[in-house]
Amino acid sequence: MQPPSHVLRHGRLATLAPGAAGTGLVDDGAIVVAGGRIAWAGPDRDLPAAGGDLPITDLAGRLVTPALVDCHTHLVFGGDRAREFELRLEGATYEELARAGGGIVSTVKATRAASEDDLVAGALRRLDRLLAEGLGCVEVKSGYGLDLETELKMLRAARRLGRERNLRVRTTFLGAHAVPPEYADRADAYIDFVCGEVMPAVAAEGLADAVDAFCENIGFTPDQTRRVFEAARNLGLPVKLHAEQLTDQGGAALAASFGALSADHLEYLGADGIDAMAAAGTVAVLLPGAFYVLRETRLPPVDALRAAGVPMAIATDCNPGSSPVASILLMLNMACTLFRLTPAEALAGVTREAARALGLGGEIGTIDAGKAADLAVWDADNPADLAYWVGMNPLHARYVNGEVA
Ligand code: DI6
Ligand code: FE
Repeated sequence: MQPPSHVLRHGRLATLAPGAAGTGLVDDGAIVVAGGRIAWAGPDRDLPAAGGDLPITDLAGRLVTPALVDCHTHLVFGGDRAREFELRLEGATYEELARAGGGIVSTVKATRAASEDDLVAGALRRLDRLLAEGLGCVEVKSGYGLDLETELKMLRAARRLGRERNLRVRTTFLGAHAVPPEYADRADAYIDFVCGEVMPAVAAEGLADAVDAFCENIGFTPDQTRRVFEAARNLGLPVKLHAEQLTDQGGAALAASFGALSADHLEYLGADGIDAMAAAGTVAVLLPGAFYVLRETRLPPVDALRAAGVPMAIATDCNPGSSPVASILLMLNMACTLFRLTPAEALAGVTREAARALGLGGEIGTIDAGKAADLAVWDADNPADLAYWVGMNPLHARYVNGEVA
């Protein structure tokens, strides 16, 4: 049987239609859902007769947006890093902790020790907070295993989230996240292992939708990153990159040269990187949670990205170190207060542009006929309300494939 078909009437639709002004608002709108997809959306007065026989939900003027998309998370991990938080408060920096064997590597230890069931249970606690804020799709990265067995375990756990809850899950293989202790001072040999053994096994099991790397002075060099991208290309997997977070390595331009879906972080992005991203259609994923937690002072070049027409997405970067954040609505607020996006840009950043950053731009992210009926209904009047308040969650209902989720 087809998923439910019904009509949502009298909603205030923020369609996020590409090319529309602001959020593409339709004041008194209707959406015809058929077989889990949007069959029609527009002004309620133009509702086609075809919608006439279907069950109707009256939204009583509530705001409707596409279901939100968190396009960059490290939701699956073992342990926590509360101690590191304390050390940073005492003056240690993120880089110092990483170089001293803490940071990502300390989460690797805990993740290797955890069972797949433990990883799923821990991730669900965080995921449920995001779902309660209207999420319909989440991306989840590996990268805390850094050995064959644990990278596969993380990705299997990530895929399971999509069976335990009603949402879309996209998984990303991030084997090149950090050098594991057993490869200390042998980063090139580790990259050989990632490209020659782990990535092919991940691809053979169909466990990843994309490949990511951490190109940074505490991560991998541009040359090493290039090798990861070449291996991904050979396996037919699209790429994305943690780029220009702490220093300018030219990572975004490298990613763009591989037609990357996105380059993420980007505080230290320069003009060449922006031009390359604009030319390649690579989405800039901005991560205000990590910026805030690490007390960064260098802002991503938002004005220049906007001027160049580079699409900007916003995500939580949910992870136990640099962004212990399980609120996408807070990221909307921080994208505006810290990065000076407009509320309309920030909302596009967690819907239309986030979908693009996952290669799902044709499927979700706007309220358009033909797309999946992934929607969020809010007890709010204006799209800007979602970014304006902190600690307020006005979600009324969440739909995935046309069903209340
Ligand atoms: N950048 C990040 O924001 C996460 N990974 C990365 O390369 C942080 C991961 C962590 O600190 O555990
Ligand atoms: Fe990240």
